[in-house]
Amino acid sequence: MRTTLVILVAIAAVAMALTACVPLASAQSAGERVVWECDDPAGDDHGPGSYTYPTNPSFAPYAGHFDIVRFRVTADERHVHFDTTLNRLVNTWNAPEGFSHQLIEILIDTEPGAGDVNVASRGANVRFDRRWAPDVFIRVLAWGGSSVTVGDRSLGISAVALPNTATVRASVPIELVGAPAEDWRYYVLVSSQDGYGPEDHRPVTQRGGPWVFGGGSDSGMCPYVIDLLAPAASAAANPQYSQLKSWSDADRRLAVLVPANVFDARSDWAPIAGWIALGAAVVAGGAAYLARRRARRRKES
Ligand SMILES: [Ca+2]
Repeated sequence: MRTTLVILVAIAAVAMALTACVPLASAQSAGERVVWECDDPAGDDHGPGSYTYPTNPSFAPYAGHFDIVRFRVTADERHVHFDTTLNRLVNTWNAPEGFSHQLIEILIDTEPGAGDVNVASRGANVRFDRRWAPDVFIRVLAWGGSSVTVGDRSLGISAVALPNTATVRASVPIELVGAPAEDWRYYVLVSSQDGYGPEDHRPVTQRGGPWVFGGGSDSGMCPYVIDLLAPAASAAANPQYSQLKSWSDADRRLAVLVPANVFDARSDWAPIAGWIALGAAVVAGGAAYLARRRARRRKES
């Protein structure tokens, strides 16, 4: 009985700890309301798991530049801020924005039943699950190229590296995208910025080279996405790899992605499951105590 009790309490503790992504509508961050934040595994800037960095020394140490470790959405009265934290942020080519390697694309499904699943089918080379078609498309890149597109409206936006951090912040007027709601669903894609590549994306090939990634294919169908926000339940089950692997050269099919917080139900349910397990443990413990007391009484009488 004691073993059962220990197991149930352990299950409860684990279930309650499983909250990697959390909606934080009421939390505050320096006068900004934190809407949502999420960690991403470090060391997975390899697309579907197989991609290798370009070999030119500008990409040394060939790890970390495109590796998302955290994503956070905050809002103040006039702007929604999107903070993408990378494992490594160096301004190799001295762009005025303080970063020059990354092309970050943030797509949001803000309106159920509307949106465009093909908006990144050239460049990033991915499509989006039609259940969460994005309505807002934010492109974050250096040398004044950042923009937000909502329907047929497109606007230049500010995107800069926050001082002394590895975080790139893009700020979008609330007037254009609306106040962030808890049911917004986010896609965050990091590629390598290349002014000569399709829609500024550095290509991925099979063999790689000084200025292209390797480990993909030469068909132009593989995702040009090096890291994707996708919280992993464990190192063995990385949902980023399975999503980015879903392209097919033979069928001329692009990989299909789902939003990072589509599984938030897990974190909503985890604490509830924890409390249920804890409740079961208390009931089991109580039953054991009563049974023991009854047995003792029988022995005494
Ligand atoms: Ca990552």
